[in-house]
Amino acid sequence: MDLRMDLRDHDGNLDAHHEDVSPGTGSLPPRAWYATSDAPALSLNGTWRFRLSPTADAEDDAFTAGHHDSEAWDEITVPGHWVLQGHGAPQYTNQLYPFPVDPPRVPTENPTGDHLRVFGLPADWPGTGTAVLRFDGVESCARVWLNGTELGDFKGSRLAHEFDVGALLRPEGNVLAVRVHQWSAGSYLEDQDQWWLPGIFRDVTLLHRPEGCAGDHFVHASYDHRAGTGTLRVDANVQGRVTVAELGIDVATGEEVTVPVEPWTAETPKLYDGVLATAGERVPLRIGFRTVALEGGLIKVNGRPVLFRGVNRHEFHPETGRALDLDTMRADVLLMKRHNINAVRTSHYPPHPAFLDLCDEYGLWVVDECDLETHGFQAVGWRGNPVDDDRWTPALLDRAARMVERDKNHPSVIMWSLGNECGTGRGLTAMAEWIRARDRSRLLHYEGDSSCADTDVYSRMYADHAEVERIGRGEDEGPGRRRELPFLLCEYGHAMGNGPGGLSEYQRLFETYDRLQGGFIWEWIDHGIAHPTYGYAYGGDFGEELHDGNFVCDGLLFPDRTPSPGLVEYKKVIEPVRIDGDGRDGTVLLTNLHDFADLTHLAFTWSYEVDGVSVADGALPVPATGPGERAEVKLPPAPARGGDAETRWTVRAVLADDTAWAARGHVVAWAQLVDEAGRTEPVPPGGLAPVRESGRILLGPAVFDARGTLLSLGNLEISDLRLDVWRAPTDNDNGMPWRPETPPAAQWRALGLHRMQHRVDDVELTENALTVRTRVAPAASDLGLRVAYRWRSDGSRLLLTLRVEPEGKWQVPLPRVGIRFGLPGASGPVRWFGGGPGEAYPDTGAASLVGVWESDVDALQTPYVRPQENGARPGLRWAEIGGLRIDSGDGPAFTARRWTTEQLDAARHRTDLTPGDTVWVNLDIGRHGIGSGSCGPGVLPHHQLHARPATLHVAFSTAVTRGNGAASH
Ligand code: IPT
Repeated sequence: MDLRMDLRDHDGNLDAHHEDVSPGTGSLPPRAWYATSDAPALSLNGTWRFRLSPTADAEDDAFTAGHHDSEAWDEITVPGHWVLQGHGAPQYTNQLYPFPVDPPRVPTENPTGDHLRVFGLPADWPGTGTAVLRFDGVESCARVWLNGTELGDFKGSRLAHEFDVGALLRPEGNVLAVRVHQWSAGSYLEDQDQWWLPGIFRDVTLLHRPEGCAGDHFVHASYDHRAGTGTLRVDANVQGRVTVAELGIDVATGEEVTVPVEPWTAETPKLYDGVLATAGERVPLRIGFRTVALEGGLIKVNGRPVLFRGVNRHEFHPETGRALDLDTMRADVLLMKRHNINAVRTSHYPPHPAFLDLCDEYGLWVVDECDLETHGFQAVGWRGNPVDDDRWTPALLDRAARMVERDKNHPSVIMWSLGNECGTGRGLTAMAEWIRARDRSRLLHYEGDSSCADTDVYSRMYADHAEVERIGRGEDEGPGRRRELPFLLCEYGHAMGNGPGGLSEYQRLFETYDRLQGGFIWEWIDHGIAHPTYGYAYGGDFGEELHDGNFVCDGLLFPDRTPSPGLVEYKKVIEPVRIDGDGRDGTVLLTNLHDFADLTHLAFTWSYEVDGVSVADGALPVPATGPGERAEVKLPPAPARGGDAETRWTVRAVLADDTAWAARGHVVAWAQLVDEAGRTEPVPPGGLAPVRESGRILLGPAVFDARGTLLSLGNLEISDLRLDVWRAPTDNDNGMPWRPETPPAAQWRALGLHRMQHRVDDVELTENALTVRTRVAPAASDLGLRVAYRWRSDGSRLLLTLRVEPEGKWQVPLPRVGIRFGLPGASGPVRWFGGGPGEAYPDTGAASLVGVWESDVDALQTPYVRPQENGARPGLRWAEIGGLRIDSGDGPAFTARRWTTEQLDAARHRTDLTPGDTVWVNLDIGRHGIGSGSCGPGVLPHHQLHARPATLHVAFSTAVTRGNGAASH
């Protein structure tokens, strides 16, 4: 029996367009995209009728003609994904195909969405000319009918497809029918690390095409940095005139003109408004003059090398998936600009074209990446990889052409990327050749081919610092051609959960070696899907059989676009002005790290702080310092000196005027320069004697039990104060499941650091101290920590000196070393003098500002989508919480939360964390760094915490004084 019989149509042909390697049939050649012209357009976004079938062929296609009772169907919003509108469910896999790898075949179970829209033409729709129907994005394969006539079918989910429909249109009652298959041959080319989200997820538009309309057009606008002139030529496939009023340009299409201009750069995104006027249409042009070149082994724009401070951006919204409205796109661009980001890689497909308009307008360098990834073939030894199989080459070329033609008029796009993680193959070379022949004005990127045969940059992902440094020095091995090329980290700093750590060290390398032209953080936003039970859902939460868990939540933004601490850190690390100097002698050294702009757009300010509180501030005049130049300026005489106070300057670079992306005063860069280190209060000599009384030990205001466990201080109850070495592992601690190395968290658990036993060895009362000696160790191991708690009191304060002495040969770093204790009923306000306002860890602390801060316990939590260690404030001098005052001269890290570390560790989603009555406080004298081990290098050696002798001094008191001034920042 022929099992494929049912797939054959009446001519006996295999009737399965979706399983055909071809890009499709019937659509128009791709062309430049523009938002509007003066030709009428009709948006077909809105409510459509919808019917979901479990297979590609289960339902009749009578609906395509319109004589159909679609009234009984459901409704769906277009643009949108049906799996986010109550039909079926999303699925998340990273590299693996969620179906058997048997290209180009896909499963019989192939959710298929029939979409129907009946529309009339507006009364003023012209009677002449023709019309095209444009789909900006449909996942993964669509077949289209208008008024019962099949227009064709297409694949290439994140690319535009147009059909000529003029002859079929009626004034009213047009029936537009679109059948969308979740799985198609195209799915093999779209194995990006993201949710599988079928549907018509970008705009559907009917565009009137007047007679004599502008067809495709190509704006060539280069800049000669020596002459200061721009050269413009607009090629079009119809005759027309090109005018740019501001430049006095009025030329024919195809005609070249050179005039003095201001160039376009991401720092100075000067756009000139122009018009392409043909007999039938006026198309607005937004022209940016710039020249991209590979010169002397460097990527140069307008003659100068650029340093990419970039991010990888997937399109994502927690409610609508990859269907993004303009406000969301703008929010992304504004957030990027406000965080000093200057570049976007559109991982791993061309974004909605309106996003590129925003990049042109606000200024971002764009690496525009093709909608292509075949990563899942790696799991089968790359056998059958479509990029190395000529049958697929037309589909690859179609994708390359649809990207280049659609996006070629954007000055922000300076590099084309062939795709992501496809291995190597002839198809990629064919794409590269086609792109080079079509557009010589941009460079080519592809990371997956280590020979760099087809590319202009040597691009890597997740290379560690040492290797990046070798590459910077030109000491890397590799094919000759590659060694001539500039270097990019197209992905680094995996922003999954708490982290990424180690960004400062990368940035120092980028700034040291010319060949290292920066990188792109992976990635911009967590793809957590809003979920009634979980808060945000990740892989597995929809019952997927195969999934990659919370690997999909690895962004600098939380799903709701709140910046995570990682973004705040990145902003500081990549700030375009380095502020250095010597606070003691009042010298400030400024380095302008912009590639093009001088410092005149910034105003500099100083503030002088005494014990974290600003007592004076003023303006700091700075000369106009060109890109790459340095300046030295003097601070005024220190406003207050002497005494025990810690004094420091905070110097800030802020926007001097409003810009399109932030208001005047927005902080771009800052630094703190210490004037006087201050003196921490010494432990008083002598002190009270501890006494035993009715089974307890009393020491000044403190009560201990007979074993020396602290019970209370004055009328504050304190519970379980003891050494703590455990933290709820971060995603970076958990490492990469696919790698052979045992990640730190697994080593910690294997050793039992999450279940340490505390044995009390000795409780000693002397005339001025209570000393409790313990041994803290995991079961089944002979490793241990000898811990001595030495308690003293001067009558009002309780002083703890904690000494930790490791025993045995510790091979594993410790998550933390410090104390933890419970404060019943302490939720509410917290004030502290130390690092803030956000969390900071040893290798994520660049953005931590020393000052007096106010918050409350709940706001101290960083809501990672998968709960994990978070919220520590470093360098604590003092804190006030729930009536307790904590002072320390050792600058421990301070954490307070309404659940235990064990509860945090057990939680899978935010909603698993239910606050209890006790606030758990940690004071850590040592912490292991964060690193980027969830996909990339672990913690750098100097940020690792190894077992070694450690001491912590803390003074506890109940005398809370609220007179230390307001929060300083
Ligand atoms: C790399 C991918 O390019 C990217 O899409 C994403 O999956 C990222 O990793 C991790 O989040 S591939 C990885 C195997 C290095």
